[in-house]
Amino acid sequence: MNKRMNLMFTITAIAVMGGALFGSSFTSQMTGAALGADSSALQKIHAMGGLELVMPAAFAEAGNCDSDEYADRTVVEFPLTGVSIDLPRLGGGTFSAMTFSEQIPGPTLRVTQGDVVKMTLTVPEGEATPHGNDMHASQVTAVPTFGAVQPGTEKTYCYIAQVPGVYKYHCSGVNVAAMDQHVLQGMYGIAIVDPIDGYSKLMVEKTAVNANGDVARDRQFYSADALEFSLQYQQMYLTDEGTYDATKMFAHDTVYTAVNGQPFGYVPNDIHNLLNGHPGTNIFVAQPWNSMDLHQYQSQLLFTPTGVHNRIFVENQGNEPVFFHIVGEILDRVTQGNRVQSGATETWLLGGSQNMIVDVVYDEPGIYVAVNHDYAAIYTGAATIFVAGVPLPAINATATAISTEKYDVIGGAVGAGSYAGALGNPYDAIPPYGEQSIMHPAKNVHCMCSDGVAAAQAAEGAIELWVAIPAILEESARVAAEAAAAEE
Ligand SMILES: [Cu+2]
Repeated sequence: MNKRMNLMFTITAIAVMGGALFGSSFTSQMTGAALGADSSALQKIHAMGGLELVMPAAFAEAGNCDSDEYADRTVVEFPLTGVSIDLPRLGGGTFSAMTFSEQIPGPTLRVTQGDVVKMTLTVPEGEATPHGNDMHASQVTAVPTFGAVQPGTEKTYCYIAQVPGVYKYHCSGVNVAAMDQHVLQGMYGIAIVDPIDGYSKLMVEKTAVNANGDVARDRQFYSADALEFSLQYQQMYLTDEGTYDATKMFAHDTVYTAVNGQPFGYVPNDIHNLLNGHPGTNIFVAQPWNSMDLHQYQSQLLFTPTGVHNRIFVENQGNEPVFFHIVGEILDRVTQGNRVQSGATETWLLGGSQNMIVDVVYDEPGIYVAVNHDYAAIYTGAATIFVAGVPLPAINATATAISTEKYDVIGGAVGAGSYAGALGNPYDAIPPYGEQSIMHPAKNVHCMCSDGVAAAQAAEGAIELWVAIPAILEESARVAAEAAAAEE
């Protein structure tokens, strides 16, 4: 069998398996001939008209939100829309995205252990394909819960978030068929289930010279309250036209590695060039999303103060392992579910559909790069830059120079201990706040999403930097001109 025939066989096999798993009929007939065993038992079965495997009604209704099982618990609604849209691709042009609610990743769900999640998937009339919803945080019957939702219809199910941790949710395709396409073109997201008794305080290994002049262990402890980020990894397999390329998927031939839906989405941009005193000159090796004209698609940096507990929710949504490493840092703690897997490790491995919570504290102001430490992944998009503290003198000086009474650019950054005080952190890298979240000083509008979703971020108060930065420059020039005129 040649490679292409093999591929066709596999797709057919998956489609058949999908039909068997999620087929709308739950009744199958067994004949005596098929059983081929005890003849008297077979006679009885034959007399009954065959053996019918019928799902009890109660089973088919599992997940009913009005169930007594859910009384006295907090019910959190989580509505999603399954919809295909075009979104920009690296290098120009667009690709045929499939999304939950017009954004990649889909919205993040955050609940507390013990809450009930009422999940509704709506597929609008006119959508080209059915979609489904497979939520890894739920423990419910896969059939029929995760089955296809037809265009023009919706489906709701409920479950108790029993186990804390980070969980993938994803489209289940059309009853499993084409699931790979739907997920890898963008239909995935995460659910964060906070532990019912809260997160643990963080211990970081240090050493110090004690009163006797000896070098000794000096453990440092941080509150469980943390500044939070979320990073989701995925491979993109695209044709030149931006459609899904199954042949590349089967060959593990990655075109891009996306982090939160965008390859190289968290690297410097022309705003940083400008503030760095080198307008028009890239200050990073690759700045592929580099124009304010790109609006929500312009790359952004992640900012954190030094000495602050960072909690990063990481999910591997893709098809390849993620060797998660932060260049310049040791991961102070790795938690999966509610079990600490490692305290202080250089890199942690996530297989497909695996997650972790990484706790880290940056001590020294500077630039740190979170990568999938697989060179093919780094060079196709898995390089995410964190800036700790306010370590860039050129930017500080320029920003101070253009600060005005109206736009206190660097004052905001210095006051917050990070450039997020002036520029905000990208909206799509920040999970919804929980009880132990440290608030980000500001957010900026950023996402692999439709203009409607970007507008909703702005309506929530996120900064449209493509509007704010030109306004700051204009205001700064006006103030400078006024000062010059006053001197004359
Ligand atoms: Cu789908």
